[in-house]
Amino acid sequence: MTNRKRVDFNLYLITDRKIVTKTDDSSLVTGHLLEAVEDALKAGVKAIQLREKDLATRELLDVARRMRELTLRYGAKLFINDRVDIALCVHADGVHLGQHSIPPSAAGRVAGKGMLIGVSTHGLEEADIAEKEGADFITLGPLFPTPSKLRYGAPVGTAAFKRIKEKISLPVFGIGGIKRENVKEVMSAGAYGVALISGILGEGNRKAAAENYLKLLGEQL
Ligand code: 3NM
Repeated sequence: MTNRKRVDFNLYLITDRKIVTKTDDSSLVTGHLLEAVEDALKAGVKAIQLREKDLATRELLDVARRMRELTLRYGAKLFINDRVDIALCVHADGVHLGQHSIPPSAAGRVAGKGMLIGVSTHGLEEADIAEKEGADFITLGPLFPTPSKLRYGAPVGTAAFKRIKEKISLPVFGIGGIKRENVKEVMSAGAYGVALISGILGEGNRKAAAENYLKLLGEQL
């Protein structure tokens, strides 16, 4: 039996520095990303996943350290995508694993009992394996068409989401193309919460956008 840890958030904000800044000046990019995330934290977002897969390790560690300071200031959890080593270095709350990352059972052995483990899944088989291997929660998607759909495959849709969710006892976050207009539909399909990038980071007023999602999710409780 696993000792699954409690997931105490229902809005999971994932970073993408490329949508928050138009500059190529790498010395400015981190600052822009931190500012954008701080807007969401000010609104009350309680979980951030640092997902900057193409940064070199040293740069990623630097951003992760700063993101850790920032999230602690707002009492929010920090997850690091894929990199258990970086998560441990900065005392993150968790790690978020992809299908090509080390499996959750191995991450648990490296990171110890305190670290929350999220896993990205795209169908029943992956969801089932993540659950058996000791994930604490999963994202399941892409639910809807997203600009990055080529990378994530064909949309799962809410009907299939609901069928998969019924077979999984872990908290399942809907991901991929989540917008204000479809939050209700996703939660009605049994989602524990929603995970998103552009719905907040791609907006002009990020704080207002985040407040809006939190309000919508509060109404679903
Ligand atoms: N993972 P947006 S979809 C990071 O299906 C990610 O696993 C997905 O971006 C998956 O909220 C996705 O802008 C992108 O659609 C989410």
